[in-house]
Amino acid sequence: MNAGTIRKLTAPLVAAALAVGAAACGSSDDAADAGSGDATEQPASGDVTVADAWVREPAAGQTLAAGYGTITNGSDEDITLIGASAPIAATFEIHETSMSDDGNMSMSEKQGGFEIAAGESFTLEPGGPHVMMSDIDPAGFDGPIDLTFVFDSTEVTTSAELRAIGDAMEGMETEDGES
Ligand SMILES: [Cu+2]
Repeated sequence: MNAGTIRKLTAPLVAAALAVGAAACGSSDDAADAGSGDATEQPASGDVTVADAWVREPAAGQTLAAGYGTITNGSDEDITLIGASAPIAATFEIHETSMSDDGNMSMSEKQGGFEIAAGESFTLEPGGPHVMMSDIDPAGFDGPIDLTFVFDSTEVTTSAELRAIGDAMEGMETEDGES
């Protein structure tokens, strides 16, 4: 029997054997929850950390903001970043950024989330993967935000610094999803 230190969340560990490298695309397997009932493996949730979290201040009149940070999976199980939340009015999605042949960047929801192998780190950064907050209330954006990164097996909440918008992502306002 495993005793107490492991915080058990409902975690049917999906295809943990896939050990995909952190930034690999295309692991869009479904969260196969059909299974033999109980999860037999549980990651040690205390070992997942997020460092240097920050949120881009939305441009004037915008209700979109992106969150970034470096996730380190110090547990011995693969994890998947599947969502985020914060005590502000917003809709949260996990986005990836891609570059088309003609050099336009666009972003879209990452189906299945981002898998982070045991022992690996994964960085959310401008021009790359990020947490997308939409329909935000600008009044809630006046200081650090307690941003919660939601994984398949755990959650990590960290204080995300608010930074003024820069010019690093000009031309990537394309919000996929409204088609
Ligand atoms: Cu986005």
